[in-house]
Amino acid sequence: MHCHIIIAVILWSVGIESRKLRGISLSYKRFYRERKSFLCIDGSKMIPFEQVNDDYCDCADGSDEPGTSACPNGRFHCANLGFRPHYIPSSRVNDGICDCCDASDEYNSHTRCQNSCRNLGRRERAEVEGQMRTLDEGLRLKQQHIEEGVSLWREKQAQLRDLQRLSEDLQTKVEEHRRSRGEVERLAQQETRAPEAEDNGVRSQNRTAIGISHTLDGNNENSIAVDEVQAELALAQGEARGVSEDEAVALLGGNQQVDLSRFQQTLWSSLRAGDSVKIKGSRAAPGGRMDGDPDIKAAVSAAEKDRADLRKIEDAYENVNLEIRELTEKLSIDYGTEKEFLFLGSLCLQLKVHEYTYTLCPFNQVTQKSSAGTEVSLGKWGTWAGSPENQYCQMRYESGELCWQGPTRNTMVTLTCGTETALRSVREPSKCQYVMDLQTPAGCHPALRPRGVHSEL
Ligand code: MAN
Repeated sequence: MHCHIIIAVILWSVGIESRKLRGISLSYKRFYRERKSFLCIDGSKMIPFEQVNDDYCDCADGSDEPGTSACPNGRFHCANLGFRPHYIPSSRVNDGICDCCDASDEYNSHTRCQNSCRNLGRRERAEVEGQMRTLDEGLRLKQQHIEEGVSLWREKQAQLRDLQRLSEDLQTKVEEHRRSRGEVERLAQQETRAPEAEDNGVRSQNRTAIGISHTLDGNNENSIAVDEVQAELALAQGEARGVSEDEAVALLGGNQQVDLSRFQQTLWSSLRAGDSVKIKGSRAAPGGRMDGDPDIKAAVSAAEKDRADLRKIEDAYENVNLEIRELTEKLSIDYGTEKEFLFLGSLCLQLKVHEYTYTLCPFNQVTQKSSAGTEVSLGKWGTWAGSPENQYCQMRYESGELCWQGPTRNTMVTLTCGTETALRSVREPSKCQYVMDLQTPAGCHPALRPRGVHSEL
């Protein structure tokens, strides 16, 4: 009998203890240790400990009734072993609705709640593990994109240097050609200034001189060099042989190379006299021929060729400069601290949503094509627009086509971590303002590693 009384007292006191501790998290248990009295957590009032969780609200902060619905501002802690703990407003305690997955909020209710924490925990852990696998694979792929990006960046820099060198060469050539044409102009003016000389054949002589100089200028460098003299000229009299190097230097007035004006003062005089050298295969001195002669025709067509050459060089110069401008513009874009986004620049990604096909060409533009075939711009590449901690998580495309009775179309692209690079969603939350989700390994960061779900508390 005596023994039964002791057991009953022990069970009663354990019951009181667990009732008193209901709805309290581990970290708050230290406030509920007092056997004799309880100090409201806001320090406003001291009450006998029996009044904790007695279904009567004593503390203004609701701290004396964490396990009942007595205080309007109380909060009940669901331990949810196997899943994640959380608080619910204590007004939901025993309200007939299962709020805690461990069913602890409905301890005195007609509702039968199942403990679903383990299942929820298992499901969430599987999900988190999946996310971790995606992140690991994403980070591996991102590393590849970084390596490709860095080498592509170097290639493009080298390409730019080559183009700049080519542009300088072409500029020099253009200037040389223009100078030589200036010489032609000067000679032409000389002809028009001396019409009386025409009868003496001066005009014809000048034309012939220019023509012959072009014929001799085998490499089109607007100068005549020793090897060119040797290639084109032969002795006019005596033994039928070509011109030696020394003879060629002498014919060029002691120079290795002469420009058009020097040519007229040196070699051209000898050619005109016709007694020492002649053009290989010809019979007479070139100065003695008439306009209809083959040499004159050759001279005229050489001059035309010269003009066409100049045009070609000028075109090539312009094209190279255009390429330089385009490449410089591309290289001025921020492709990420490790060039991890550079590969996106060569892609265009599409997604069809209802009647529209959206195309995102990163670092270039966004378009929207209706099923009827009309295409509008949703913005051109603007800037990175993420948070200060990670500016590379959002791209802004701006100044697209004007919206009817609305703003210009703009698009905000959010980059998310994935193992593939693809456009995952497009929305238009407000008129002509578009929002896209671009999934890509380049959007993965180690910081995205999810925190695991606790299995114990
Ligand atoms: C087109 C599309 C839509 C847009 C309307 C605005 O239909 O570009 O996305 O909302 O124009 O008039």
